[in-house]
Amino acid sequence: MVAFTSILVAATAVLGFVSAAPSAPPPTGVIHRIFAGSTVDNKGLHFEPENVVAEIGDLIEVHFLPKNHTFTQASFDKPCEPLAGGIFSGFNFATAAGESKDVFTFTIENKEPLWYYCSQIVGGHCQTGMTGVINQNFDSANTLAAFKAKAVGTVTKQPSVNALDSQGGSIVPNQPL
Ligand SMILES: *[C@@H]1O[C@H](CO)[C@@H](O)[C@H](O)[C@H]1NC(C)=O
Ligand SMILES: [Cu+2]
Repeated sequence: MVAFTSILVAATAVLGFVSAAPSAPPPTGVIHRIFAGSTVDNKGLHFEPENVVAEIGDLIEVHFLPKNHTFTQASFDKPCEPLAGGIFSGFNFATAAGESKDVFTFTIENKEPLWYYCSQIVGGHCQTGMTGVINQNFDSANTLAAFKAKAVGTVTKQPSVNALDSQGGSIVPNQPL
């Protein structure tokens, strides 16, 4: 009975905390996994799936395959440049084989297109095809194909934060399914 009561108290405390943070949408429980460095296309310079449709409150979970990739938010107009204040995983997931021991997660907060790329300059990952989008507007001319075409010939810019400092998401242990 004592244990049950303390669980109730703990649950109430958690709920109170959540309702005090109105900017965070309630989680839907849906997880979208994106694999950075997937070899299904382009010899590993590829996100898979690279075109995701997600609802507000869905969780994006980025898994990192070999090499040294990032998930970096951009704008449609500047495919290989970090969006100021945007989401950045940091270079925290380099792995020689298999998946990195950690994943990078963030919650979808609106239905605006979220364009992203890999910031690895060595090998020109962004120019070569390591780009993607969440919630593309399918009625717009701003398609993923157009974003990729625009990336070719641009120069990759690193986020102004330290290469290891992530922002806009969480680094959490990669839990086996
Ligand atoms: C990954 O690349 C970044 C950026 O070039 C670099 O700072 C970092 O040291 C690299 N990490 C590893 C483990 O190679
Ligand atoms: Cu990369």
